[in-house]
Amino acid sequence: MSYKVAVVGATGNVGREMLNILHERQFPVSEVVPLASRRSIGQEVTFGDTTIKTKCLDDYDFSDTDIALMSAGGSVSKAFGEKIGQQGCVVIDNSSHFRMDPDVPLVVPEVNADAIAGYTKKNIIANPNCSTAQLMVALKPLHDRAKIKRVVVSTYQSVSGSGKAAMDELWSQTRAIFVNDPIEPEVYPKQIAFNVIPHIDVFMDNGDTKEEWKMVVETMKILDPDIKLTATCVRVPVFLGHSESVNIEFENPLSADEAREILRTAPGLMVVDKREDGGYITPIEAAGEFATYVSRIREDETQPNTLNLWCVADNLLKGAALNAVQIAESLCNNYLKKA
Ligand code: 11C
Repeated sequence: MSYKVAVVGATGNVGREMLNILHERQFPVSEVVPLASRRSIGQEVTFGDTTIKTKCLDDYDFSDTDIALMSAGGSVSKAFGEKIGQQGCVVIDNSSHFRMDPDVPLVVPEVNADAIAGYTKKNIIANPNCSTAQLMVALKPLHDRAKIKRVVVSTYQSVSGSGKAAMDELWSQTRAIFVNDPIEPEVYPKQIAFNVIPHIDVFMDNGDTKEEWKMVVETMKILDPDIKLTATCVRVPVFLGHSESVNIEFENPLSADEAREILRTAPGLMVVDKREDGGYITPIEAAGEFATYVSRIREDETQPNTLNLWCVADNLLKGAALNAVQIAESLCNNYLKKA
């Protein structure tokens, strides 16, 4: 059994990782087709040891393609997503465009793989925002044990979440400051090098940013609509890996030791939690890894049934490309079996 897979947005940060992960996890492909916008036609991408030229999304016929992994931004998903689904190809979409559509499942396979069954309404499955995906992997096993009431999360998000131009901006600003020739910010509204910016995505009417809102509503859709979550999302001068400081209030008692034991055996998670210098994970160690890491598990002594923890993952992998490929694996194993 093998599948024809298109990668839409194949030349971007996430698209390239999708190709790497399909190869690394030996996804059963009969053919991989990298697709991009007209201006990127012919640009080469790598799939294992082979290089493949990208084709133009606008001209591509999806009728004999089984799965399209899409990561080309919300406007491309809006323009093409439903049309691709109508051609019989299942879209796994990394943008925010379809996430809150009631006819589209929003999936983190370790948490709600069963929801994939709902893909048939539009032939589309949505991948959550990177900051939500890693948090769901950490919260699910604790929610199953002690029922989460409320979560307060502050994020420390790397510039790769904003794309390649933002990574270049961090690099060139850092260099410019060293050579004493500062340059004006272009991608971010303020200097990112040697700074932190409490603003990701656009502002909403209530003062939250859209990134913060996404964490609230995506958590409710994926994990439990009764969970109250409040977030502050912050961009930090880190190239790869999102970190999160998380305060979790439970309905039932749960000690830090019990939580640590539960998380140690939970799918997709690695616990690194020694109460000593360096006994925790930082984004540099999580970069390039498939796992979501949890450290600094401890009781919040200011109120009952409440824990603090630190959660880190590679935002391009668990936060995007890996999660999408895991969805594709589950889809093929359970729903899209071919003769
Ligand atoms: C960031 N989380 O770090 C964003 C990137 O809704 O898919 C992904 C945005 C999204 O800037």
